[in-house]
Amino acid sequence: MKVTDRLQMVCADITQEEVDAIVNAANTRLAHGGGVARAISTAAGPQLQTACDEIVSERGPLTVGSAVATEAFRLPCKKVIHTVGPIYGQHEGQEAQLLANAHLCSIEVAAEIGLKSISFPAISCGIYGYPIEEAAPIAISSTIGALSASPGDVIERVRFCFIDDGDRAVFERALAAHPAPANKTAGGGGPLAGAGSSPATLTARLLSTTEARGRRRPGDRRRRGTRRHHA
Ligand code: AR6
Repeated sequence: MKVTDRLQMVCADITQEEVDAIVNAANTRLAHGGGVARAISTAAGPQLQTACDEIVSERGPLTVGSAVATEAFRLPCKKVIHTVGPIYGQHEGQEAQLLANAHLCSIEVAAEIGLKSISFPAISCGIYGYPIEEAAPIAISSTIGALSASPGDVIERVRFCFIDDGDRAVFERALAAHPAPANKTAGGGGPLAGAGSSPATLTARLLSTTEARGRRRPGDRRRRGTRRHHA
């Protein structure tokens, strides 16, 4: 199956998604005060915020572009993967890389704990102000790169879930504009793509760039969640 056949775009409330994990557009302190984070926290019940508070109190705030998993409590999914997208215009030109990392790390965390399906909202495209037209090709490229690089096709299905049908259409167009050869053999469309990028090289490039800046600390695998730092 082509990697792009594993991607779906839907207009729905992400809290109702019946997938193994939904992704939360969180902040570094996992304080779910607004946007999709608030909707997820409310639907999951108070245990979700408690679990997040414990992670932050044990490990400190998340870095931008990293991800951590918790239980999903009252949600229909099994896990919630919390990732921190960049605030548009506040990362000295690293926003695209950080947004890519948020997708990459979320998929890595999902794969690491054996999940097969995951649903993303439009990370950073609300309160964090990332223009969706700019964000969509980055989200698509980094996701295709991560899926292409994942051995054994661990993640079978990635959904992008939008409240707004106009946002869904933007992502659909970005997917359609993704270079056709990338469906099978290349991972590099959009702003992250260098000439001749393959999925493996795209991901390797993301990893080498980001790990150089944010090496994982010993014991980074959590008792209550799995966490990835690529920022
Ligand atoms: N289902 C799907 N998408 C949704 C839903 C929903 N129920 N609700 C909102 N969206 P945002 P950010 C869309 O602001 O920009 C929070 O306070 C929304 O239309 O939630 O990454 C966090 O705690 C938008 O397209 O995330 C952080 O402090 C997208 O979800 C901060 O906001 C993301 O919007 C993160 O800001």
